[in-house]
Amino acid sequence: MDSREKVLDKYSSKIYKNRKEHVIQIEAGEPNVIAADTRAIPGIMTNRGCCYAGCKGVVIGPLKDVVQIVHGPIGCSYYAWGTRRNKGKGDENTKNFLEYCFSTDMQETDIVFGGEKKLKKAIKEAVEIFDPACIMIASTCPVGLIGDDIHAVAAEAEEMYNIKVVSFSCEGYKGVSQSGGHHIANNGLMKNVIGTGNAEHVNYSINLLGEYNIGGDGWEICRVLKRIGYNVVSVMTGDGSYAEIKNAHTADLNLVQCHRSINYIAEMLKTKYGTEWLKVNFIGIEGIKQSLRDVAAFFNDPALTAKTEAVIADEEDEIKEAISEYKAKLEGKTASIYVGGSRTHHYINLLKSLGVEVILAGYEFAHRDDYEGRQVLPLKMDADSKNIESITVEKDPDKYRTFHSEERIQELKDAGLPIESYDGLWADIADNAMITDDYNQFETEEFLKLLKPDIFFSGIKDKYIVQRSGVPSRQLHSYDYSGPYAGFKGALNFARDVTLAVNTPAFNLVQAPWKSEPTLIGNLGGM
Ligand code: CFN
Ligand code: HCA
Repeated sequence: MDSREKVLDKYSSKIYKNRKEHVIQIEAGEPNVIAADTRAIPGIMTNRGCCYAGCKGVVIGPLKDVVQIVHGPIGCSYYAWGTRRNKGKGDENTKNFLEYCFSTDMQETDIVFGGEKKLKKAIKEAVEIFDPACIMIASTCPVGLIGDDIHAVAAEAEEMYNIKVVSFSCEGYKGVSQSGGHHIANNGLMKNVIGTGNAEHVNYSINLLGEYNIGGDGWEICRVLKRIGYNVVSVMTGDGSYAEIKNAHTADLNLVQCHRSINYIAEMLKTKYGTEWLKVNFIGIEGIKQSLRDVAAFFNDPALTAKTEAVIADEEDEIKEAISEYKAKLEGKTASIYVGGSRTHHYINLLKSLGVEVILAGYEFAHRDDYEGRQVLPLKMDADSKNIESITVEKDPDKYRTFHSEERIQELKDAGLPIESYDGLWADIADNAMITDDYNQFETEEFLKLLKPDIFFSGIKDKYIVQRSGVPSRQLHSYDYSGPYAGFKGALNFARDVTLAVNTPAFNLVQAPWKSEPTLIGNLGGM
């Protein structure tokens, strides 16, 4: 029995039938189809979060100048407070409310008699105390169940206080994961915020989409982009602001880092304003170099191209030596990565460049395109179609897994294909790697025992189980409060942290006391 069968074999036949579609071993030359974005099996300890986590927690949460009122019981707000480490800097023109936790603190009486009055009161209080330019309201489960009309409350407040008030019906139970929440947040921002500013267009302007400034990643990426000469109109949404994103429509190009959480905005901006978008990956030295070159190619200006090359050479020079020292200590190691929806594939090449191969991987809530990648034909080729999905073509599965960044870009250019295309996990993952979609506690522990990676990247929910089993763990959601990991300097931070972890398997070096001596004190004989 191979490892996959050994793990799946423990399930009842009904669960087996479901999970076998979500657990696959990569086979070279095969299309490698996996089921994704389907409802988790009740009772299985899935690592997924909810719709509210995706909307409020991930996408709108980092907007610093917005008072974000969570309409629901206090726990929904409290347990989301600060857990996603939104780093943001205010200045004399930009208020920063990120340290605050706003909630209507719904009680039983509000559930019975309705909570709209309480929400109105909360908005009034927020306006009086904080005087924000924008308030956003996010609903949690009970609000949808009792039918409070948060959109009517928002519309009334907008008129009454003459500020922007945007409401999101992102009740936790909606959809199958965080992913539905991303979509709701994207729609809300597009409908109510983006395009409402009146800033003038500036040359060489870009938006950075799907970058949430975890560990300061966004700051590091923007530092390099600004060094080359780009004007960053807005970042969605890491260290982002209402003040900036309302002018996002004025940018020349949208760069998409995390496609999973924000592709909807990229595509809506293209449809509404004709702004092209380009999939980038600022994780890993090859990724950042390729991305910077792709952006320069878009603007097609010799001076900008020359500056891009100069910045690449300088930034790379600074870290090259230290990186190769870390690589010497990591060469030949194996890794496992389990995160939400896009970091798994974003980190594979960075690890590869350090000599580390990913042998076990998966996502919480990825869709098929996060695994398979996608190419989109230009809209004009299918002018009759109103449905963007219907103009999606699957990549040639034979070519698919052999693409490397530079070859891929050349192939796309030679084929005259548009830039809205991207690779998914299949493009870079090793042959024979084990993949589990909507990963759960049981499978993670079983595969960990069977495949024994040298390092395990995941989140807070499984970190300590992994660590205590003797395998070093690093969190790829929070970077264990280290970072940045993006960009050139970020790659060096990452190499350092991984080298330290791999060479310090602390729980492998000590033996639990109860394994060698009795731990109960006292005379139990007389009991
Ligand atoms: S910052 Fe992003 S990069 S937005 Fe998304 S899919 Fe989550 S919060 Mo955790 S770390 Fe993770 Fe991605 Fe995009 Fe973060 S892999 S699960 S919803 N995610
Ligand atoms: C979320 C947020 C999360 C959780 C992190 C973790 C994040 O899914 O709601 O499990 O360690 O990055 O903060 O993904």
